[in-house]
Amino acid sequence: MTGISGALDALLAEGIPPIDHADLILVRLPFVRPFAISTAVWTTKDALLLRLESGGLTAWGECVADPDPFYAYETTGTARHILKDFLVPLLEAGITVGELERRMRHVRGHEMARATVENAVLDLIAKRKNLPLHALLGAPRKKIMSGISIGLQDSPAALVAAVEDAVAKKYHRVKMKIQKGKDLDYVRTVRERFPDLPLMVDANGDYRLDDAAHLARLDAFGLTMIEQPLSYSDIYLHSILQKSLKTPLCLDESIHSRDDFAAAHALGGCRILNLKQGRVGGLLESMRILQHAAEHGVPVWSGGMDETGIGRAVNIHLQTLDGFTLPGDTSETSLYFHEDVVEPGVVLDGDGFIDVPEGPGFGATVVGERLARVTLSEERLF
Ligand code: OSB
Ligand code: MG
Repeated sequence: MTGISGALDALLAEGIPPIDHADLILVRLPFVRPFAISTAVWTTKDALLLRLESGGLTAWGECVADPDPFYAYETTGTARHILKDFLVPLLEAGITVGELERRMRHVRGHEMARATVENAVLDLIAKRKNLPLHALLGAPRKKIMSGISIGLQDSPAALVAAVEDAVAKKYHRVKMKIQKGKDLDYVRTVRERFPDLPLMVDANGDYRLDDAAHLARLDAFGLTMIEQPLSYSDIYLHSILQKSLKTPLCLDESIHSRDDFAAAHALGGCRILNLKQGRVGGLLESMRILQHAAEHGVPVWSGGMDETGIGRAVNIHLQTLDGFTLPGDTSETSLYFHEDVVEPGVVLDGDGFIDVPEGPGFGATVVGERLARVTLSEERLF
């Protein structure tokens, strides 16, 4: 694993370039269709973007927080406060990335806000070196696997129709959202129609340990994993629940750092990890998590947060690193948006793979007039 740790050391030693301006831009993109999970329904993607200008270059960081605290406690509003009052003032030309990370860790929690600064800074450093982000992370250009996350549907028939579309597109695996009362019948219907499809479920914490016997009935359907059945803040009870299940448990919401992941895996409550770089504070911590996972033989995949093309590209670059052994929640742009803020959008090739965007930094280009059309507010920090 010297590959990842060597690349990480090199990244930590990079210098922060002088930054002329930092702006926070709040955008709202209508979703093609509403996205429902057990705790929320979203009809738009609201994203807080950090734009850095430096010597004629423009770099971006997308905060993955939602406008509400229904998936995580962070929101676009809390992220604005933490970014403006605590994190962005820590940027100083000439300090290293490692020193910036050390300074930002003084802020407890707020990983999504911290990841926003880190993403923008690494995009800037990559652009100054005229390198794609994956190369800055020490990974070769390669195609990554695709996966789709299908929101809660009104009926098993509607769900099967959505899965049929995904299978036709050649997505490498399908994840379906479940909640109490929308689980066994929905999974059974999909499984009967697609006996061999790599299939998993995500409950976003809708169950309690008392539901262990009910959840064990999912074992009959050959799911690759059950994601976050219990509380967003639990690690221990998942380890107890796993003892009643054959299907591996995967954690999402509960994991905010390498230490959380190490504890959850050691206890037996996290056999597979959904790694969302925004949820763990960014790409550097993601690399530490990948290293720990490789040392302990834990399969990892990249989650998503319905990002615009900015965050979506970051997730794609991250997945060029070794250790992403399973398809992630990385889907085509057209599944979410009629028009994204970047060009080109993400598309699947004929075999369901996704290519890394070519340009320097995160690789895609923010289109000014598209950004203007979806901008709700713009605030210059300096
Ligand atoms: O739990 O993984 C989740 C989207 C928003 C918030 C939480 C989750 C999700 C998804 C969709 O499952 C992932 C994506 O398509 O980007
Ligand atoms: Mg999830």
